[in-house]
Amino acid sequence: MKKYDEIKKVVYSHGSKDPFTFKYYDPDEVIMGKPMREHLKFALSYWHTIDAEGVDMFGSGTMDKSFGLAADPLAMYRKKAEFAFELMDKLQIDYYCFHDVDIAPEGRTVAESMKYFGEMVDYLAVLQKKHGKKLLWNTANNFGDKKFMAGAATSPNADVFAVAAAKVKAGIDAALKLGADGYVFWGGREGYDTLLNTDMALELDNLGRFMRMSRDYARSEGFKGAFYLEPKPKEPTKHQYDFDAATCMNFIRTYGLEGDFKLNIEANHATLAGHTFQHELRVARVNGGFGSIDANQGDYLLGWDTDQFPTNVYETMMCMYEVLKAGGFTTGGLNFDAKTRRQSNTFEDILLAYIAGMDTFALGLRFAVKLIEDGRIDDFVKERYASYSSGIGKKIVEGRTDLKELYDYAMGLEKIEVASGRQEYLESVINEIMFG
Ligand code: XLS
Ligand code: CA
Ligand code: CA
Repeated sequence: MKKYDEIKKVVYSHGSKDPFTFKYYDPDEVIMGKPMREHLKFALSYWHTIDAEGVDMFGSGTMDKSFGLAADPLAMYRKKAEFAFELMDKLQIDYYCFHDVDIAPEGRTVAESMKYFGEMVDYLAVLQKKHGKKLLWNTANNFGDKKFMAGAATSPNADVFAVAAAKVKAGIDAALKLGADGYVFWGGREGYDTLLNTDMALELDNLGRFMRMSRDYARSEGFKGAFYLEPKPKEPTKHQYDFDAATCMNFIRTYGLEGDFKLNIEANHATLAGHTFQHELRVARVNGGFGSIDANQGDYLLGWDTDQFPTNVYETMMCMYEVLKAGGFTTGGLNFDAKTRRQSNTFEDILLAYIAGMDTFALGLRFAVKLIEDGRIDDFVKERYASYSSGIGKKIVEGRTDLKELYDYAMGLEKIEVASGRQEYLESVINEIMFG
């Protein structure tokens, strides 16, 4: 197998046995009026790809991403940034995403960390220009440090709220400087481990206040991008307030954030919430909250967030179906919030993992297009609800009837039959579309 340095650019070569080629992702191929790269808008996740070294609860890292510069943190983070952009070039990835702590070393004080962060943002701006890449979104890591142990915006300590707000302010300033399309809020510690010590009402109101302040600051500074809440039900806390898409939409409405806030849906978080990936995307879409996607998959036998590269084509097909039905991405895209397995510990594995994930989404897109063009599923659903297109059904959906009229109408009914839902047939249509 070739070595990492020997691979200059991964290109489309359907049918090839070269592992370092795309078999299904042809970036410039036009499908439904748009090149694949614009349908899919792939992004590299800085934290998993550039920083994570395979540490788990039981063992130390299995990869070294210090580039021999561990003794000089600023030099090391500059090298990491250069590596990130070279990797994006090799993989033909146009976007990237990061947390503040991913791109710069932590200082001894908040102020020192901010200084390093600012320096690295300036360097990323240079690299973005040089390599022609864009920032899909950035975010603040308001969960890792011990001061966030009881939450950030929902901490019982107001000083922690203030530090979290300062980090978001710096993040929004960075988003503006780097021309980010979005800004993410993932509430890793915004929840609780026990209600015995928790004032839920105050915590939720504070979370709402935090989001409103962030939005107001960003808009006043001219940020035009989208804000995303990223639902996740648990891990690290026992319960996270942004439990799932429906809970997040309720939060957005309760605190008057509609229009500015959308959702960043992650496949593995859907699974943890007891939903399918498609369910979460559908909830987002039908509630006007479709925004961006963290592309990965979990392991159905494990109850935690494994952040694996996606290889399940059934899932990516239905994901891309929802994306196409939502009219495609605007500010959002597909961020690979995914890491290679701890045993896949070479730089070649990083390339192979991205290739697998990108090809799986490319196949998903191709099949989703076929599904829509085939029309059988959409027609079936349309037909299933045909009773709402005329007669009493039409009156119901148009709000032109009431319980009294429905009572009289129901009294005149004799035989009521609900047509078969045909689930097995529809599932076989999916297989037919995929496998011919
Ligand atoms: C963790 C989350 C996190 C967010 C960004 O489970 O997926 O990585 O995407 O903070
Ligand atoms: Ca995520
Ligand atoms: Ca995750």
